[in-house]
Amino acid sequence: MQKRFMRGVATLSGLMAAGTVLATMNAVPAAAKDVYGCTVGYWCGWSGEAGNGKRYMTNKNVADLGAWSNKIHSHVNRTKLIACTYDAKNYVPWDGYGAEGPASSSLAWSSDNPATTSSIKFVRTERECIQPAYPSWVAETTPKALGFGDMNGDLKADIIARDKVGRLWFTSGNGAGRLIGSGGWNGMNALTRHGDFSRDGREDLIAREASTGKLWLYPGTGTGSLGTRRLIGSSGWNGMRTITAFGDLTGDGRSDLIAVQKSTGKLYLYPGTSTGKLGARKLIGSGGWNAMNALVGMGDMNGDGRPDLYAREAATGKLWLYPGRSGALGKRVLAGTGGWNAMAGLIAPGDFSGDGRADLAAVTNDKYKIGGYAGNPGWLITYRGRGNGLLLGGQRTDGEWWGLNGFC
Ligand SMILES: [Ca+2]
Ligand SMILES: [Ca+2]
Ligand SMILES: [Ca+2]
Ligand SMILES: [Ca+2]
Repeated sequence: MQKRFMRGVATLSGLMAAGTVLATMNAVPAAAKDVYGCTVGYWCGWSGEAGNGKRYMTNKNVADLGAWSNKIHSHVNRTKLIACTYDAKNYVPWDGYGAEGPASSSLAWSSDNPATTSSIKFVRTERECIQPAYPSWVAETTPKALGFGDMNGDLKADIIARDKVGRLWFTSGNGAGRLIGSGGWNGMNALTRHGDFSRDGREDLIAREASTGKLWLYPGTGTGSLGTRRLIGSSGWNGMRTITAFGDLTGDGRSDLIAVQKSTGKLYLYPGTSTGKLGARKLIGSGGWNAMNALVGMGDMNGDGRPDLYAREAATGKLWLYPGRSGALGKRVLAGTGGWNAMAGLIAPGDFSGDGRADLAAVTNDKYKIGGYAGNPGWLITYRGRGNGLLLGGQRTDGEWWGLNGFC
């Protein structure tokens, strides 16, 4: 597993991005423009500290700083991108690198002592200083289609990842990724994917628009890409705590949606209809569902042909299985005894282990402990389904799922 090397003092990522400047000097008026002669839109470095000495300026990637290698003692990023500065030439990160967000002002310089930068690259998200924008997702081929999880029909479970700048990436299970949404997806405060709502046999994505409370259907095209969106909920969906595309709970062959109403803690089923819209909702949980801080449509976990639900209990960090019945949920069974609040995201992409049983993936948050210590976000943990509704123990699979903004 690759390790992140951060380059010390002044280039701690996030620090600059958060606007916490290291030095807002002294006698220079705050309104002064380009006080160190660094033009807006450029990254500037100086041979001395605090913007003194000779100046170097670029807004393009530079694989070899040449005479400026190991000579830049202070710098400021006045681009709108993240500046990755590497100790080695050619953007090789392993000797050390820094990731520097846009400076809050031209006074927000950082110092490098000793001066170690030898190459510089500009990227949209910090991940891209050292790796692709999308995570590496690898799935085995499942022996039979599970009816969801596979957007491009190659019998490999897929995952969609959203990055910090609101792009959407399709990861098809072979380690590669492809851009399927060029921006704006951070305006969505729910993303859920399971089953086929548009009735063409291809899996679709459903998203809730934060600013309007509208629910949008993005039909899958069968390749992993998304077609033109269609409104399936005109308003009011911000009143829902969770929205979960579920598969066919009603048994009519059409995918359904479930959602928890914030104000009442009630769980509602919204049946898919022949027109691709949602039908009249039906109460399937009379209350208490606000106690759950994650709901995941798992597909059929227990082999009875009906999709099942996992729900995470906020107070206990337990994971519960609610087996699907005919248009309802059955008595719950404990599927995880605790610790599940250390997961930033629970993902149910179908069978990725290749045994024909649906599985669970999770990405950790900073509560996740390794060796007894918390502070390990961005790990992909994979849990194989046992076929009886429960899971095998988690495998810590990949530590490079950091710096993203959601999965489905
Ligand atoms: Ca696939
Ligand atoms: Ca249905
Ligand atoms: Ca089931
Ligand atoms: Ca499996």
